[in-house]
Amino acid sequence: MDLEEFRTNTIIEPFRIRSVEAIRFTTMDERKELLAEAGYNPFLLKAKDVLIDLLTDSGTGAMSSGQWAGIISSDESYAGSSSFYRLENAVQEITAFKHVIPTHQGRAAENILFTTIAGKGDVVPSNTHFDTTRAHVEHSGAEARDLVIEEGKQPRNTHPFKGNMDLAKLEQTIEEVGTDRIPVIMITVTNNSGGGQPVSMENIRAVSEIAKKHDIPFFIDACRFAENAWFIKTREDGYEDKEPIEIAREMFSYADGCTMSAKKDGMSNIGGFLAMNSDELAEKCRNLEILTEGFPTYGGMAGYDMEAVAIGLFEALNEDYLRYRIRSIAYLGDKLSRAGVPIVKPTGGHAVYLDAKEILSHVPPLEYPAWSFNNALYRLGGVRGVEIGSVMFGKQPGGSEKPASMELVRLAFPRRVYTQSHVDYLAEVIINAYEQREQLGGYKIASGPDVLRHFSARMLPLGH
Ligand code: P61
Repeated sequence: MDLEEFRTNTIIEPFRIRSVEAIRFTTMDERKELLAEAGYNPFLLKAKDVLIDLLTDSGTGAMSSGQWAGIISSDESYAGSSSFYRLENAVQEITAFKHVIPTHQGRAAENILFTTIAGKGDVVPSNTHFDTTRAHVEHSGAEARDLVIEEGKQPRNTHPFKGNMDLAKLEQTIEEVGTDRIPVIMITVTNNSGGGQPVSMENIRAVSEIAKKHDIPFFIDACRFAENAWFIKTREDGYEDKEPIEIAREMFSYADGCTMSAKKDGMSNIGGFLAMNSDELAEKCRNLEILTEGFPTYGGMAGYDMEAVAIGLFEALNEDYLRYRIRSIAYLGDKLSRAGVPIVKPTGGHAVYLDAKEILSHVPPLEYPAWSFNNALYRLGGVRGVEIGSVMFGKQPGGSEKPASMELVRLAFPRRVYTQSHVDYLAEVIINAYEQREQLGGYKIASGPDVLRHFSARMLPLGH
């Protein structure tokens, strides 16, 4: 086998490691105690007590030597920093949006956008809003409505683009609510709440056409735009010979703007932006940005953060990187599937999602099966994931409880951090927990806030 053949048939980490960070081993007894001290909430664990941390892929990646080099040569000027212009150029090269408004992370872009355009009585449709987006839409007084296709809610359905928006439901929503009360249509790529599933170019184009027809702005929540581009390249006819950057450009060409957390496909530890074409909206957003984030040429980031993002956006679009990234997630998914562990299929772009409704079918949704299984992974193997289920999404704006459509444990992979042997270990822990599933019970919420409660709620295993 020559090197070219090897490169296309074998997927290895496309980097070597020049700086390492130790991880700490603990015993099961220690972890039981640590979990109880943390109110059975993995968000409240100390990171030093976690062996493999898959809580999130947000801001947890390893930066490249190229990014660190950019960081050293940043410009920390308050106004007109060269680092801002490098970021602006990078974003414009990929998205072609006229205005780039830097923010410290994704939710700050959401805050500025929804405070500016949404209000009481409005409805914001999306395939599925992620929790911070939903919270900001609701904070503005508007309703966040999820219109993902039915296949997107069926963990075992292998539709290649389960993040697609249901176009008929979108049209119905516009008819029912009226264009005046829809300030923006959003689409989240990839669909984080629904298994990290991609949205097809065809669907993005169709949503854009509907938005244009009704004169409603269309924005992309672009956190994982590069991973989405890779899925389009590998799954959608006509894109196999295109480069990820060309695909990304086409995706953005259908939209009027985007919100972005650069902590994901910006390959950075912090950062984000809001981008758009409308001069009028950009002016309003910049005025609010000055109030909440900072001057429009830094917006809550240091110059060095902007450098890291400007470089990271292109690294995220590198083909070798994307091939490895998506394959490493599928590698874990394949191992689990072979062992019979129910997961969301096909595996997503940034995470493997375990189907806890199925794994713990004896635990009712409002006893939080995904929370329970996630805690079991920590107890057994020091692995930390996150519940995407009824703790995260069950509380309704009026205060009532409604089970989420899926009960998932998301194991999100930090970018360029863990190696294949870490993944092999993970598979062992998960399979071990799966084998003990009948002994796992539910949880109740002992105390917690009304909004984004999963971050700080204290929980109790039932029976305590
Ligand atoms: C995540 F446990 N995601 O997936 P910010 N849109 C989308 C996101 O995925 C997203 C944001 C906007 C996180 C971080 C996170 O309950 C949680 O830069 C599709 O985090 O502000 C963030 O971007 C917001 C983890 C967020 C959580 C909320 O892990």
